[in-house]
Amino acid sequence: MRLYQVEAKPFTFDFDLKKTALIIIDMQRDFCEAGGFGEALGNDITPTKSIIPTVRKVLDAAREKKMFIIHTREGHRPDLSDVPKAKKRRSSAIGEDGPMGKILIRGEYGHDIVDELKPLPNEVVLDKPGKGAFYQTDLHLILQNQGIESLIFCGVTTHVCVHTTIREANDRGYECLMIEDGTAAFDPRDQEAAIRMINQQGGIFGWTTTSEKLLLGLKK
Ligand code: TIU
Repeated sequence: MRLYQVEAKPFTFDFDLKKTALIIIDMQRDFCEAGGFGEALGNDITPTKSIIPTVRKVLDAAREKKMFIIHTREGHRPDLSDVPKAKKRRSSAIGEDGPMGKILIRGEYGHDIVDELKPLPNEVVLDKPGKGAFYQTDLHLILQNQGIESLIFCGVTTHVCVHTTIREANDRGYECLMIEDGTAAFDPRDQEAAIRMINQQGGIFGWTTTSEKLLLGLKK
């Protein structure tokens, strides 16, 4: 049964709330605050930080509707044994000391989710070593056990971890809705392209919409 409808591109996204999860990708201090991994890669973190209030609004609405909620974190073991050499070569800051602890390392202050979006005890926190949230994690198992068929995405960065996860989810048969203003890339050109790449060709990877339209659709 498709109970809810959200105006979206390329056409209306309809979903059964009980079969839908909100996935918030990597809203970690490492990507949203100064001195973290995002900055270490040479980026200005203003765009990722600026979506926090919008993601919070979506999170609050999902909590009110008792939607299944998952928060992901990109990160590695302190001994770096799960960092591919090829990743470390092009992201050499991983494991280095920073003002928020070792960069992109589990258990460090910078690796955790920003205070405003702190997960509640009943929400899933999923640690992942890669960009995609399905790679080397139990995400698919968790979603299957819950009977989830539709996924709503917020988080960072749109063109990297959000995109990789949506592509993985699409191939596994999930219907994905990405929130345009609930996601951010460091460069607005990447944001624009990432949105278009989801909803083009009749929704080749899924749908996109705004937080306002999602909240309107959830009001019903
Ligand atoms: N570099 C960049 O844009 N993003 C990442 O490495 N990870 C996520 O997107 N979370």
